Amino acid sequence: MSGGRRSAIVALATPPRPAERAILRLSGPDLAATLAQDGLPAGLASAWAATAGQRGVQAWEWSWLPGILIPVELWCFPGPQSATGEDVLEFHLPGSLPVVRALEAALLQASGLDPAEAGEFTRRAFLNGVLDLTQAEAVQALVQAQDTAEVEAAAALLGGALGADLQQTRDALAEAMVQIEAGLDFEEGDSQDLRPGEIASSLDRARAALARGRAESEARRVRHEGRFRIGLVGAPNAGKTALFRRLTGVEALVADEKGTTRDRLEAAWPDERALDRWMLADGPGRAADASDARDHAAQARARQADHFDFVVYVVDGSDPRAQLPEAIAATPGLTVFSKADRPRAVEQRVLEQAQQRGAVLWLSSEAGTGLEPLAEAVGAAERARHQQRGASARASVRHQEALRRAAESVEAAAALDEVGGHQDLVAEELRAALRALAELVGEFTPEDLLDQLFSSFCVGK
Ligand SMILES: Nc1nc2c(ncn2[C@@H]2O[C@H](COP(=O)(O)OP(=O)(O)O)[C@@H](O)[C@H]2O)c(=O)[nH]1
Ligand SMILES: [Mg+2]
Repeated sequence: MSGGRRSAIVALATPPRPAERAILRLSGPDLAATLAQDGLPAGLASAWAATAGQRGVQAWEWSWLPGILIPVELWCFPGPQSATGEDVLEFHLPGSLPVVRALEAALLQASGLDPAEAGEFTRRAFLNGVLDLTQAEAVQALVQAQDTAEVEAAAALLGGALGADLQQTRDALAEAMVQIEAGLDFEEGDSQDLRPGEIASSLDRARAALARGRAESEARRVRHEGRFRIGLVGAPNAGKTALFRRLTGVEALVADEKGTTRDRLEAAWPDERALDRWMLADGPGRAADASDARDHAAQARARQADHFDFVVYVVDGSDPRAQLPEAIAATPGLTVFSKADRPRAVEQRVLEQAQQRGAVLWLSSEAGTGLEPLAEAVGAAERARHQQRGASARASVRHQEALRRAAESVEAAAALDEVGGHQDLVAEELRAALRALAELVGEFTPEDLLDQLFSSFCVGK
C-alpha cells in the first residue's frame, strides 16, 4: 500500500448486498478538480461546487441508462473537517448492486480516481492527523468486535481514553528536556552533570501521568483478555513442583513421597515475553488423582484446572519406568524431560512417543538448565494464540509494550537525576521515553506496522 498516494479513492461503504440504501464513499485532496473531469456523470461537479465549501446534502440525479434516472443524495464533507481530513463525498442511493457497481465504474473513469484499498480511508485519516494510531486501531477493533467487552474497549479507545494521560506525560518529559538544555546554556559547558533532583518535579509529573495511562490501559486489558494459563501435568514425582517453584519463585512442598502435592497451586510466572499474565498451575499428578478417589474436592479442582492454554507434560528423564502422561486434547503443549542433571534413563520408546506428540525439551529444575527454551516455547505458543485473537487484543498488547518501554526510560532518567546524573545520559533516556510514546500514537511508526494494521481492515473503511 502506498502511504503517500494523493489520488482520490472510492469504495462501497455499506455491505455489498441488496439493501434499501447503499453508500459509495469518495475521498480525495481536491474533489472539485477530480469531479470536473470530462467523462464523469453530468451535474456532479456543479452539485459539489454548490456546497461552497460547507458540509451539506445535495440532491442529484444520475442518468444511468437512457430513460433511467437514479435519485442520489450527495453528502458533501469538504476537507479538512472531514473523516479523512480530505474532501469527502458520499453517494447515498438505492442499494441495488448493479446500480451501485455501475456508478462506481462510472466514477472510476476519472483519472486520479482509484478503488480504495482495505483500510485506506482510515489510513488517510491517520496520515492527515484526524486520528492517532490508537484511534485508528480502535476503528478496526470496533468493526471487528466480537463481543460487548471488545466494543466497550474500542469505544473508549476511539474516544481518546489514553490520549490525555499520554499528552501530559509528553509535556512533562519535554519540559524536563528543556530544563536540561537550559542547564547546558547557562553553565557554559563546564559541567556535564545535572545537580541531583534538578528535573525531579517534571519527572514526577511524567511518572504520575504515565502511571495513570498504564493503569487505564491495563484495566482494559485484564477485563478483556485475562491470562495465559500453563499447566504442569505429569506423574507423581516427575518433578512438577520443583519446576513450578523454580519458575514462579513460590515455595511449595517438594518431596520424594509420592502424591505430596495435594493442593493445586497456581502462581504468576513472570517473564518479559508474556503478553498476558502467565499463570503456572501445579497440581497432583493424574495417578495421584485416581488413587485419591475419595477426595472429591481435589478431583474437581484438577478437572477445572485442566482448562489450560498450554500444557507442559513433565516426565522424569532419569526414571527408566517413566511413562508419558495422557495428552489433553486440543491444547497446545510440549514434553519436558526433567532432572537432566542426572543420567538419562528414560526409555527410548517413551522419548520417541514424546517426539511424535510435539516438541521435547530436557531441563533440570535443580541446576536451572533448559528453562530458557521452555519460556521461549511458551512465548511462541502465546504469540500464536494472540494472532488468532481480536484486533483490540492486538492493539492493547502494542500499547502495553510501548507504555512499558516509556516507563522504563522514565525510571532510568529519574534514577540518574536523583544522584545528579550525566546530562547526556538523562537526555537519552528522555528521548527514548518520548520515542516510545510517539510510536504509540503513530507519529513514529515503521511503515510495515501501518501496512499490517490497515490492510486488515475491510475495503470502504
Ligand atoms: N536431581 C534432580 N532432582 C529433582 C529435580 N526436580 C525434582 N527433583 C526431585 O524429584 C522429586 C520429586 O519432585 P517434585 O517436584 O516434588 O515432583 P512432583 O510430584 O511432580 O511435583 C523430589 O525429590 C525432587 O527433589 C531435578 O531437576 N534434578
Ligand atoms: Mg508436586
